[in-house]
Amino acid sequence: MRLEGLELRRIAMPLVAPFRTSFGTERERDVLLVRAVGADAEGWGECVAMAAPLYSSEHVDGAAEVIRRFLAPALAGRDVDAWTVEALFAPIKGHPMAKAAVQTAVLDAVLRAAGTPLGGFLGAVRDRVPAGVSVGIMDSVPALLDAVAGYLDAGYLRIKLKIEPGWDVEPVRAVRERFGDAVLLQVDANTAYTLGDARQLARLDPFDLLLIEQPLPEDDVRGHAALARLVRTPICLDESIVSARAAADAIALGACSIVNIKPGRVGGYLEARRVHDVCVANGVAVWAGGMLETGLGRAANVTLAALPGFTLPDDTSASDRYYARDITAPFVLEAGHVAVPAGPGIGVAPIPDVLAEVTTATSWIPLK
Ligand code: SMG
Ligand code: MG
Repeated sequence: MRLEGLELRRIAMPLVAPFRTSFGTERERDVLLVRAVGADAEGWGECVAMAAPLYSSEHVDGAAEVIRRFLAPALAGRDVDAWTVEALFAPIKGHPMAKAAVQTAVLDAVLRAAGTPLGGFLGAVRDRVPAGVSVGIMDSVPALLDAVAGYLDAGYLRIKLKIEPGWDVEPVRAVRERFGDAVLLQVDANTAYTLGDARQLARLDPFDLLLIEQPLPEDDVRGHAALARLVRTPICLDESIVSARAAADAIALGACSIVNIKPGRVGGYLEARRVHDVCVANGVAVWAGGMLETGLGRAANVTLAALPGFTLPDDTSASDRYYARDITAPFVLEAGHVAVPAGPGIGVAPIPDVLAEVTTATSWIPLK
């Protein structure tokens, strides 16, 4: 497809409640959207970089700058599909979230032009996926228990508790005592611990958690391998898995037995699929992570989660977990599952009026 240009659009999405992790508290999502405009189709990509570089090194202003200065010019005058976009971006180091947003917009446009759903393109084998929910760090255990009770009532099939030093064993024990051993439960530390905390993390062992997600720093793969020998709970990596090669290395080192896949973290859906394939080939379970996406990013994540290797519930909650009003038709829970969109491309598009209301800036990058 020959592109006429890229539209960069910033939107401000207030969260229904503050979301606290070991690295900060989100109150509003400052999202960068990319619209790829071709002669006979257009497509959307959502950049998952956050306002500040606290989850990973990228941040949303930086991603917009990288797209404007380096990624868009690489596409000018070219015939593109998702693979050529990936190849044209390869010489530019890093910035996977910026790259993923543009690649997804192009992929959506190309698939729409062909009338092909993203699920068919990726190899999805399900039409709905089991939804887990990520629960932030709270001011008190009673507040946490109220939040978890609400999510279980809504039908979520798995609870993930955000943890940090000082908020780990106590909240996990409280959730187990109140809701029982049958609840699928896991924790996510977002790199807040060191290997020296192994004994404290081993205190989570009696609670039969599905996994501990990313306890140690992103570049401490060897530390995770050492930790995996000191705790019984399976180690899952998120931040460390920046590519299919990183996944292969982590698995070979024994650093993880489960992998969280986020397309933004690995540079797009093509690489996300490769991460999936490496994990499946090694008998490592995968599940889809989330970055508080609007319906645009959520649609593509839900579709990815329908691939055969995704055998654990995903961070694919309903839209109302984060947003009172989404920019697309909302994703809803049906018996604890979220439906995979069936239409061409990512299968959803923004509702123009809603999009206009939340937009804070737009710019057009011509590519002809
Ligand atoms: O989209 O439901 C979601 C977010 C799930 O906890 C979640 N994401 O490390 O997995 C993770 C975090 C990253 C974002 S925290 C602001
Ligand atoms: Mg995580």
